[in-house]
Amino acid sequence: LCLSVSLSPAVGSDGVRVMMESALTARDRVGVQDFVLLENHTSEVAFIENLRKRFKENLIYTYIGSVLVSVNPYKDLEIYTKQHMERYRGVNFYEVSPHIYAVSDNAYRSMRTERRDQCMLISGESGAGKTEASKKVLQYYAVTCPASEQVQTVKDRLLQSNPVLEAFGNAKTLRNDNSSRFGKYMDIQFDFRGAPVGGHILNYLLEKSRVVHQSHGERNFHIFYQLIEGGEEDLLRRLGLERNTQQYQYLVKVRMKEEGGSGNCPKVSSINDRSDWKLVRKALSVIGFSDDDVEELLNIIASVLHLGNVQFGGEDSGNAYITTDTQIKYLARLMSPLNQEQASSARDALSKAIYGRTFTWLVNKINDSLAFKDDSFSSKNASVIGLLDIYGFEVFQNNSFEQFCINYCNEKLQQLFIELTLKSEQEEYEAEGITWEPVQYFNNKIICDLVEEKFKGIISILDEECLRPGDASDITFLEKLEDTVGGHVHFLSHKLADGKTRKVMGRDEFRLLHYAGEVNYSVNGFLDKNNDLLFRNLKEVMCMSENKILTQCFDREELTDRKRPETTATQFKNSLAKLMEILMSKEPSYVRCIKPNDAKQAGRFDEVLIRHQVKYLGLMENLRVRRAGFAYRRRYEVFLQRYKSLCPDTWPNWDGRLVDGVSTLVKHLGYKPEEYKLGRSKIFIRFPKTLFATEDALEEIAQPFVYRSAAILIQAW
Ligand code: AD9
Ligand code: MG
Repeated sequence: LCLSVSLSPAVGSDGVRVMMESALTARDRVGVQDFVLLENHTSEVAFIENLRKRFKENLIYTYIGSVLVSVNPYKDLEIYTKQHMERYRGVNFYEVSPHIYAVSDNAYRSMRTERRDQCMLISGESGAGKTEASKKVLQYYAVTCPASEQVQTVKDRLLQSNPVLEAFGNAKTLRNDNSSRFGKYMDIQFDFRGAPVGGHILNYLLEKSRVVHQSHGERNFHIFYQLIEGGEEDLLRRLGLERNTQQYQYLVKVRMKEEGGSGNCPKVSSINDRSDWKLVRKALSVIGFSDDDVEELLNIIASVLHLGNVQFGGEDSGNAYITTDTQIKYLARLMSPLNQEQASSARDALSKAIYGRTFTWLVNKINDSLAFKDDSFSSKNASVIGLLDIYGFEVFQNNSFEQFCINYCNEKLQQLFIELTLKSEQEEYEAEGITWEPVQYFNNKIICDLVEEKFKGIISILDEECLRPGDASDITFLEKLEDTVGGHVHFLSHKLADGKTRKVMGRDEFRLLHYAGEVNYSVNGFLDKNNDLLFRNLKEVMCMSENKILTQCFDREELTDRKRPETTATQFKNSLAKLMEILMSKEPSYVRCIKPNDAKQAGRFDEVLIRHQVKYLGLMENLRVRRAGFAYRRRYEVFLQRYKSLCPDTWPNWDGRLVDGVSTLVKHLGYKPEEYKLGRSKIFIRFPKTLFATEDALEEIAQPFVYRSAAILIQAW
């Protein structure tokens, strides 16, 4: 602080003194950078106050031990420059201020030195900053890791996969203008030199329903608007598209008005579709898409828009006919045994299938491009850092099957956090031979079980209704839920246990008491979305397509396969179970993102909203667990390195065993026996004030040096 201010011509030596004083009171002004250092660590008020102080000073990052808490600033901060990256590179976690780069660097170094695969779990509700955080991590590795020419290509491709996947998989929602509508887990693979040499992406359940329907004030996937706004004239001509989003039913959705939904939100102030188009187009080239690939891909996107414009009327016989004068009248023949409503939903099912499968194709294609190309080094030997960025917990006015899946996924992630933080904490005490007192916390396993348990969980009951022939409907599903899980403490429906009804809830709704809050789900559409069926003849048509991407997406074998495919929810459940296994096998780092307000505004710290998130993210419990025994712990070599100058016996170097050096040092500093414990490789310090005193002592001996340096700099100026 002193050194940087001393460069200002307005600051004289008096100024330096003033700055020194303010530096000493900085802890009051900017709060503590690790919550474990809070004097009153059980006080939620103190916790929020610390967050607020730091947020006001644009210090959006704070630790709870090794967990990074991040508050979305909703403005660009000058903290992601190359200089910042350099500052964090190879530097110990606690020697620099909290930052996503510090966590990234720490994971990287653990991977290198301990040869353990790492993963970064980024969680928080919709709009809290998960996707941005994951991009910062990737950028950090791209800039700071060693690179050869070949590695540079991989780095570029890793970075450029983001705009492409965001174009096809993100959309504006009421919660976030760039909301991820799919889950993403990305492995970054490193070779023995620590250079990123490959990557692999797993994608989870894209919200396909958005292709055909969006809620009021929301949009379809970005790519549709980017293509229409930014696509070159001759490209649009080839695709038969007009430069007017209002022409396309899937982008305006006037038909859905009666259902209370109408996207109709083509322009968003925070989004520039035209310039984004250019970025996406360039990114596709960098990833290695040929012009033909791109043309075929865009053909599909345009086809979906055209398909949405196919409108049906009803004949007297009840059969549907196509009202719009388009070349795809054959669709009417294919769909003629259906009535108007059935024909429309068959059309929408086709659009969703086309888009969903194309998205999966896109991810596979990106994976091909990120795959290891070096014969001398197998990807099996690679070390890995995994980045998890999923859709955050969300609650809208109307919540459906999609929110049910998204929120279930967040429950799983919270469960993992609970298990791993607690488990690792316990393991650490055990490994170091230290006794510890367990902390009470809310374990959301009960909610995960309610959703996923075999035979009696919500997904099982839903599948049962989906398979049941006859009169199964969304409402019979709800009734079954009431019969089966009606008594569960985290489940509510309009029916009360005594047979009366609850007025506050609709007859087609059930409520889940999630770890993050209550959500009412409307059961309308649950069965259809879970079945996710597509008429066989439409599949056949797709198999016959000359578009190479579509023929890869619609495999002929599917037509002869008599096995019933797994339902959407079961597929999702299984893929999440696999994901949990992947994550459990790695050493985790956590980033807990907090959304400061619902208005997407900079500088607004909405205390009620934040307190709620602190509660459900379990941050207070996290802090208590961390503080249960000892507030602070350091590896012996790190502790000695930092404080050795405070004791003549350890300065400038300690030659003996590390534990003896630390013991000598803390005795010299006057630590009382109850204040600390020496484990096998670390010192554990019980109270923050002990460490503060040591930090102050360090600051004191450093002061003359700082004064001197500042004076020299001023003179030089
Ligand atoms: V969702 O669950 O995908 O709907 P995320 O991913 O948690 O959500 P996202 O990262 O997309 O949220 O952040 C939302 C917006 O907040 C971004 O588009 C940025 O405008 C803003 N944001 C988030 N993090 C930062 C940051 N570190 N600096 C500046 C940020 N702006
Ligand atoms: Mg996101």
